[in-house]
Parts: sequence; C-alpha cells; structure tokens
Amino acid sequence: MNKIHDCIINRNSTFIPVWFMRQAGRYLPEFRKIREKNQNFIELCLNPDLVTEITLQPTKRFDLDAAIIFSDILMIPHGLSQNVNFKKNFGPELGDLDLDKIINITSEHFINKLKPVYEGIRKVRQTMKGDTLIGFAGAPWTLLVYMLNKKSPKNNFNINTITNNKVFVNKLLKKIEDSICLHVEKQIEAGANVIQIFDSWAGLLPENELNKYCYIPTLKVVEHIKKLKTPVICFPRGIKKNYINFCSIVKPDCINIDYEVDPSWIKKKIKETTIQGGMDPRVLLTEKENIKKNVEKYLQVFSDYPYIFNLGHGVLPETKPEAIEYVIKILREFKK
Ligand code: 1CP
Repeated sequence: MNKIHDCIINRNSTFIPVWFMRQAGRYLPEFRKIREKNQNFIELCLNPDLVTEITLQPTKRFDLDAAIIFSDILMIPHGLSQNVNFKKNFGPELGDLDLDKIINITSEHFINKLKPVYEGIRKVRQTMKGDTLIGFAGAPWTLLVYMLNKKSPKNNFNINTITNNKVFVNKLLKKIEDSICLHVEKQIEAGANVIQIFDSWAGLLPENELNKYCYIPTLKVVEHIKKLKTPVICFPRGIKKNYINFCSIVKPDCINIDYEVDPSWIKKKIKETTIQGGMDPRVLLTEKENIKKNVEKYLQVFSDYPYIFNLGHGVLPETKPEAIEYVIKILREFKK
C-alpha cells in the first residue's frame, strides 16, 4: 500500500509515514564513496545507474515510506544550457545568462539534455514497484534566484537586482515556469508518483512581492501537476505566517513546514492540506533524549491530523545515520 498517497489524498491520519529531505546524500558513507570517484556532480546526476544506486541507498538502510530521486534543483538551469558547476566548499557556481539563448531553447532540446534523469527514475521505479517515488523541482522563484545570482544567495543577495529588471525577469520567469512543468511531467511519465516543489529561498522575498514571485508562479506549476493526477507537496521555506496565505492561494495537496513554524499554530489554521515536516535538522546532532522529545512533540501535535514525518530542512552533512534510524524507531513505536 502507498502510505504517502493514503495520507495526502485520503487524508488518513491513523498512520504517520516518514521520509527525509536530502535522505540520499552527504551524511551517508556509501554515498561519499561514490561521490569521491565522481567529482563532477552534474555528470553524477546524469548517470542513470548511479542515480538508481544512490536513490535506493537510504531505503536499504532504513524503514522509509518513500524514496526521493537523486538529482538537483539546478538540473533545470543545466537543461536550459546555463553552465552549472559545483565547487568544493563553495557550492554551486552558474555561468553567464544569455536570455535570448535560453528563451529559444526548445522542449526537445531541454528533454534531451535531461533524458538520463528520466531514465534513472524509470530504473528506480522497476525496483520499487508500487512504492512512493518522489520527483522534484525547484520553485520558479528559487530557480530565478540561482540563475540570476549565479551562486548561492546565502551570503549576498540584493532583491533589487530582480525587481529593477522587470521586463527581463518576467521573460525569464515564464521560461522557468514552463521548464518546471515540462520537467515534472517527464518525471511523472517515467514513474515518479509524488512531486515536491522546493522554494528554499522564498524567505528572501519581502511580503509585498510574495504574490508576484512565489504564490502565482508556484500556483501555475501546482495546477499543471494536479492535471497530471499526481499529489504535490510544496515547501516555501521561511515565509513565516504567510504559510497560511500560501495554502489558501496555491492549494497544494501537502505543505512542508520549516522549523520556524509552530506546529500547533499551523494545525489550527490549516484545514484541507496534509502537513509534512517541521523538526529542526540540528536536533539530529544532539543526544538521544533530546531527539526523542522533539520527535514526540511533532507526533503528539499531529496525532489527529494527516501528517508525514520529515524535517524542517534537509538532513545536515554531519548527521550520523544512527540518528535517522533512531527517529524512525521512535515513530514506529509511538502510541497515540
Ligand atoms: O557531495 C556534494 O558536494 C553534493 C551535495 C549535493 C547533494 C547530495 C547537492 C549540491 N545536491 C544534492 C542532492 C539533492 N539536492 C537532492 C537529492 C535528493 C535527496 O533529498 O535525498 C535534493 C532534493 C536537492 C535539492 C536542492 N538542491 C535544493 C532544495 C532543498 C534545500 O536543501 O533547500 C537546493 C537549494 C539545492 C541546491 C544545491 N545543490 C547542492 C548544494 C550544496 C545546494 C545548496 C547550495 C546553497 O546553499 O545555496
């Protein structure tokens, strides 16, 4: 049985399914081994055999209810022919952006460049049978930020570079929206049966720009995914009380909350959307007693509400795999 579908679509709250954002990756020794031998990250994401192996690594170790395809949100700029490079201890570095060139990239060209991603999904699906396989994409705003800023906005980002270039930005945003729709459609066709949209930098937007850059562009993507009869989870990280507006405008099937959101508060405010995540990933770096206390807090709050256990952001690289195992143990043994 597909427990994630049951929780999102049938709103069954008797069972709490679990998976972790960034569950396949840097904190797993078996991932690091593969990564050492494959220095080019984009090429790794375009190797269907290794994508299959890495995607399945956490499902072999842990009792998880979903796998998420091993890929990256920056595969879309790569598909649009913007150079993407991952530098050690620096993060992503993107090349110059030629708007005319990007606007003229055809669907065929884009799909052709990302074909190995879809091939990887097909291969994972063959092994997973009917289980949940999550496909994903960055939200339009977050991709716009990376494509224009050309590196992580973590340390330096000036919103004016975006709002001062309206004509340019509107054209690029439209191309990004269309590319996301195409990319998720291809993932679904290949076997992804849930889609998550990561808006990791939604929190950089001032409140008066949320509608234009976050809600409306994401709504277009969500409506497209709903037409494909596939459940969609949205993660507009860092928008604080605006999670409520986000849900009433965008209407995703499921909302992932970050660790700044009070779980009891959002449960009271949201009626129709399944909730996912929330716990601070830094909790996993602390002692067992504290992990238990925090996991049980979320399980208690959501004991009578459709909820998928996950974190309020991705698993940190310094997390011990035993911490993940411990969370799942607490969850499976939890009595309401
Ligand atoms: O070994 C390495 O150096 C590569 C590290 C790495 C990994 C393992 C990157 C580079 N991406 C990934 C995989 C990845 N990225 C997944 C795999 C599936 C899984 O969850 O297990 C997913 C879902 C992502 C999504 C992603 N990439 C997001 C959204 C989620 C989030 O964390 O906010 C973002 C913002 C990215 C960009 C990116 N890719 C990689 C890094 C280090 C970053 C972040 C850079 C920054 O700080 O801005």
